Amino acid sequence: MSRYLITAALPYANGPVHIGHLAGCYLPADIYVRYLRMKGEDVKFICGSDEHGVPITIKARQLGITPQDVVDKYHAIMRDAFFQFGISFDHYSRTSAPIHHQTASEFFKTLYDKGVFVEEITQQFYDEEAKQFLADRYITGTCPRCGYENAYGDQCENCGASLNPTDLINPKSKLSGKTPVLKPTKNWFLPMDKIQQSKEFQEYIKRFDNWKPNIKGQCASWLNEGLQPRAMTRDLDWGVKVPLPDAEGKVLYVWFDAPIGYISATKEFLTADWEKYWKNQPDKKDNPTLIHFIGKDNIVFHAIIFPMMLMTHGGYVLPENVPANEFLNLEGDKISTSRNWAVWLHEYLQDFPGREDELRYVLTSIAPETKDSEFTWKDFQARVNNELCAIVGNYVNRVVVLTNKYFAGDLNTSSAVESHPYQKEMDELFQRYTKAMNNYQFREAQSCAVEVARIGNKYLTEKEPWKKYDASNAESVAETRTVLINCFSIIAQMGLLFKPFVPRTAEKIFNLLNIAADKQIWTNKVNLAKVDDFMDLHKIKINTSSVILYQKIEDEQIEKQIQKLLEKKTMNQQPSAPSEEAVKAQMAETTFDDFSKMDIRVATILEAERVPKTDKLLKLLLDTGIDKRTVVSGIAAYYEPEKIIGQKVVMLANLAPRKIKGIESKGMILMAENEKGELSFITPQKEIITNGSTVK
Ligand code: B3M
Ligand code: ZN
Repeated sequence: MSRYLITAALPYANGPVHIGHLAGCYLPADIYVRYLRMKGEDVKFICGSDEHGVPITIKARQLGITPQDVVDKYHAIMRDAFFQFGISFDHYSRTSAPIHHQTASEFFKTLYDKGVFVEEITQQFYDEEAKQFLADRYITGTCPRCGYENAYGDQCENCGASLNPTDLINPKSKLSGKTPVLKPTKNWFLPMDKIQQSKEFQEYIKRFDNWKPNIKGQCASWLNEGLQPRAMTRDLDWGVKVPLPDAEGKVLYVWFDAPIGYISATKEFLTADWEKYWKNQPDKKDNPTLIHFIGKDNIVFHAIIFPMMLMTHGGYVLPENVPANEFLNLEGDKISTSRNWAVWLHEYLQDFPGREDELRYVLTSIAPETKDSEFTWKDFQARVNNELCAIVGNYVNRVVVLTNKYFAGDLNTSSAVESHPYQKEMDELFQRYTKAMNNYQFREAQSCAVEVARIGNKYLTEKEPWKKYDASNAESVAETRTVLINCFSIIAQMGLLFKPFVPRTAEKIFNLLNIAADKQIWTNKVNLAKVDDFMDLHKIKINTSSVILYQKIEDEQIEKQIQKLLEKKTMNQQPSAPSEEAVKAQMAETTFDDFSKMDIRVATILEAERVPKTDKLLKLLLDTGIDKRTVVSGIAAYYEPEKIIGQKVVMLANLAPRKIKGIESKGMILMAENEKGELSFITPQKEIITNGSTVK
């Protein structure tokens, strides 16, 4: 038995969790952990909320509340959503916990005492209007590597480059929108350039050879470019205080303290025992295995910076692997919290209660393991209906129904059970499954489980007991019994393969067959195909008339979800209105070319009515000077339909048409919006402006 410490990235406590988080990091981590547990390994699965860092302070500013209020709120929401989706953390902590502050502080102090840091006075950006030093995330500008205009001071989200704020071309403060000035300040740097040259680091990076190509590639590009020293402290008032006398007003860099969160959470959970899961053991063979599951934007921190911290501290094992995933897109667009373009887990749970396994299944089927992938509701429906219902659920239910019909649910027998002809095929599947699991290829492994159900269906169809069963013929009865016993053996094996992926389904299967939890275990040495290792094929008895593992997803349910997304797009609803400064700072510069692609015109409202069953939408008929057309607009909260007939408005006429609540909407009315989000039409000032007049 080996000891494993598995982590999933600590999510920032500045918003709820969406399907992208689940698919990218938490689900794969959970699958792997459940797989290890099923093998009987000693594994601890650790996570928690990342409650420091500038995104939290930005959110607090936007909402006009304290950072602590922000993290208290989202910590609870995230923890609950993970729990409901069966993400089986052994411990979910948070970095505002005192034990974390203490652990991170001591870690820093150890590196400081060992002389690891380089102390340097540097010129940092300072916002003269807001009178404070600017954290990297409070500065945006053009990425020097790819030219993306909205890069942050620490990272370009477009090309993944890790940056220093002074690398940015044309930097702007997010607080005031002004160009910040440089001012001297002292900080403590991790000399990554020097550590890169060390023997220990060179030894460590040999591990990359076994890592997934996407991660290996990113790390190689970093290392080839040559690492640069990076400040591990920041001029900020939210975070773990720098434990040094001359560090007033400074906190640890969030990427210094956050990964230490894995350690402090383990400490909190295991108290005295924690070191067994983190530290080198007297006998090297007894060392724990450390694995970090993350999204691709976190690679450098886990594959390079945190290992450097552990290494320079000493005593710790280094990550064995960092299986990062790429990103999941949603209906053709990048998932975005600020644009509310996401399927939120808490909303999914409201709309599809009790159907967590279906989402787990689909997200694993499309997991962005090697490249970005895409979630669409239609595909979700197709996979649930055509795979889970039609193949898996249907197979199990057929077997149960036939067993009830011919044997009143009881297949008890003392005769030997002849095995079915597909056992060899299944053995191969198990090998494929194991290999895929060990290589973090969960899509492939899950497909092996479905394949088992396919084999079961095929076997049953070939044997067709419904045609062959003859109650008056003892041989026929015996043969049907054997077929059904074999079908259950296939179901049990499928349950085992499915266990890490769709745990609630597996539980139903094991309940059906009375297989206790301590039997649902296998090791590499046991041939999984030997099903009698975990169930007695001679004593199958079921107490249920039917088993419905999955319900079909109806067209209306999918239509509703698509509409919900489209409304988000139309209204660009935000979970909360950002501050004016934030909006200003977030706006990328637009070229004149971009602007001139827009056909903006004056039009008059000819007809207006509410869209049934919505409270925000009006259906409008507009005279645009070129045609009469329908536009659906989210203004019902601000205008009565009767009162706006004859109103002149400004519209974007060449916006691609889209269906909103089943109505084809061609174009968009442009509205002015105040701080509170209240809307007003924009109306031309002179009578000479008529329908069709353009706005430039
Ligand atoms: N909070 C980034 C993220 O949520 C960061 C991960 C920390 S892991 C130590 O994507
Ligand atoms: Zn870039």
